[in-house]
Amino acid sequence: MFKFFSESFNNLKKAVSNTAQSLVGNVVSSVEGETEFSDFVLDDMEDLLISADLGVGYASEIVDKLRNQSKIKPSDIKNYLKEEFETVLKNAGSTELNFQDGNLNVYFITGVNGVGKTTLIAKLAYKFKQDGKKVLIAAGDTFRAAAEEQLNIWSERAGADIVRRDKADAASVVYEALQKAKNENYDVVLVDTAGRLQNKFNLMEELTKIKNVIDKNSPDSLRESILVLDANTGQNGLQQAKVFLEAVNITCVALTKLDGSAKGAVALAVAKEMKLPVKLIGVGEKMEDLKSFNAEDFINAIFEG
Ligand SMILES: Nc1nc2c(ncn2[C@@H]2O[C@H](COP(=O)(O)OP(=O)(O)OP(=O)(O)O)[C@@H](O)[C@H]2O)c(=O)[nH]1
Ligand SMILES: [Mg+2]
Repeated sequence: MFKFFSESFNNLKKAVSNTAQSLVGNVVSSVEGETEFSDFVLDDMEDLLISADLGVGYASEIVDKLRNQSKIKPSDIKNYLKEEFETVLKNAGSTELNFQDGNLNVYFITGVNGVGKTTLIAKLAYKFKQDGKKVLIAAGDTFRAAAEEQLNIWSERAGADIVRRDKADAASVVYEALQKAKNENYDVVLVDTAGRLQNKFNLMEELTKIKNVIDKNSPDSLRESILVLDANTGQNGLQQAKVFLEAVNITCVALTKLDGSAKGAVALAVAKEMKLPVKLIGVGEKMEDLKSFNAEDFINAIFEG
């Protein structure tokens, strides 16, 4: 594990307070005072879980389990949900970001436009630099005019190096970055990518091409293929995940803009439906606003109070 990320996160509770209200607070207060799980109570609960963005499939699965049993009472609802969500997160795998000391570590960052990919790269660069690592950014978003400039500013701020080529083919920028990283003994390469091309097909084709360049030129280096999802997009994010999963073998999710979002339940939906762990969370726009995702802390934060 990359130790810098293991710091405790005191503001997590604040960042997920809207999610806590929509996913736990509202559900618990609508159920807790009831004497039994009547159809009326369960329908209401299902609606609330869906509106918290847990997803229709998962919401009805939870409600159906309660419908077909007599052991669990409405007054147990909070503990029941807590255990349910803990299990789902656990089953999605380790939430620790993969990192190997003494080797090249490549992080391939993808996601639709505006979710926070470039910001995540900047934050990761900053974290790795703070830990004394040699960091190279590959400016693989050659499509959007301002993207490379944005990265340039961030990389300077973080103290990382950058490979950029105006209007070049994205895969060739990544190729060049990998050569440089190997020749000059870098610890980390962060690959930024476009969020939008002429159409979705072109985007997926370009991302697949970049992935192939990494696999071919640095076969043992791809540490994580990170899909960036904006917490505010909720269930739409899940649809996006499916497309990217097919194209580039996503290994984990970074959930950005969790600060203030009421749809943090998407972390559970991603775990349940995609079997993907959330490993990183973005809780603001500044360099230091990146945290490792810890399942236990997340659960405690949304169930406390
Ligand atoms: N509040 C908040 N804002 C964020 C977070 N992460 C990113 N942002 C903001 O989201 C906006 C888009 O971020 P970018 O990093 O440019 O997104 P992108 O995915 O690279 O976008 P494209 O390159 O256009 O595909 C910026 O205004 C960021 O400051 C976060 O964790 N919290
Ligand atoms: Mg970008």
